[in-house]
Amino acid sequence: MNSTPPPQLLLLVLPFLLLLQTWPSLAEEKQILPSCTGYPGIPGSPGNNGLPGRDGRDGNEGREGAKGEKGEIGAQGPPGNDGPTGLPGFQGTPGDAGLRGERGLQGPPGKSGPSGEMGLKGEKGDPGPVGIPGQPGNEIQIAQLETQLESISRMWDKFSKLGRRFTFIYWTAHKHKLLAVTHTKGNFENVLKLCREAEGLMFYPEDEEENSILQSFHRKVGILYVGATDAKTEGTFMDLNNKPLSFTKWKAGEPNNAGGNENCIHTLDNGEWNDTSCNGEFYTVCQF
Ligand code: MMA
Ligand code: CA
Repeated sequence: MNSTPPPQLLLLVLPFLLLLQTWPSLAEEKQILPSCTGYPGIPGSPGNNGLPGRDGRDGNEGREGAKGEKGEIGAQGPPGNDGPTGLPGFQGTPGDAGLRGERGLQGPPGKSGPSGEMGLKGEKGDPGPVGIPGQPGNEIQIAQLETQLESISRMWDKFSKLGRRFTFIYWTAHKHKLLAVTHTKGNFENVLKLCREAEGLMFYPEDEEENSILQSFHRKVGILYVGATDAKTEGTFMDLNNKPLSFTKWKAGEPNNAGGNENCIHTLDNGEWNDTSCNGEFYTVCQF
């Protein structure tokens, strides 16, 4: 530690040292010296300012101030904890249809549909290759087979030409003729048309046997037109191929062209014929 006194202390002590010099008596107060009266010295110059005093003690707590103004809104706090899981929402509306998926695997084949109606006869095919020479056969047998084959072919032809606009209820096959009664009555012109629309011909019985077939149809449905007329030449009945009749079954006294207007023929219950007007409404038999 430094033993030298601080300058401030020296400044404090100096006036006292000077006073001792001026008034030595003060230092030698107990000495008895010869006294003489002097003049008072000139007053010293004022001392320097003293050091500042220590801080005073804290005062008492003041009264509570007036309520301050409302502060500005604070910064947003951190997000709170997650809430509990809510109840399920309502079902939403269906979304748009998705994109078309890829093609699936081929399914098993379906059941066969019902058979369609018979189609029209196809065109004749190309001739086949020449067959292997056959064994020498029975010529009579071959001829019979050829006849049967021809008959079958003709029948097949007729079947394949059946129209769809014509419903036949009663059918009979006789030799190469297929016979069927029209499903409805009509005047001569109308029932003739029914046969033609079905690619048939109005039936004319060429013999007793065929006439008995006609009669059997008559018993089923009633009066029938016979496929013949003398509209072209009065008194000369012809079939619908314009061939004069080779067989007739006129009732006695017929044909009489009653009223001058009987160009058609109808059947009677006993199988005989009567010439009659073509305007009556009767059935007929079509031949295919
Ligand atoms: C009717 C008619 C004729 C037939 C005579 C027979 C009156 O006319 O059916 O065609 O010849 O009867 O009497
Ligand atoms: Ca008549």
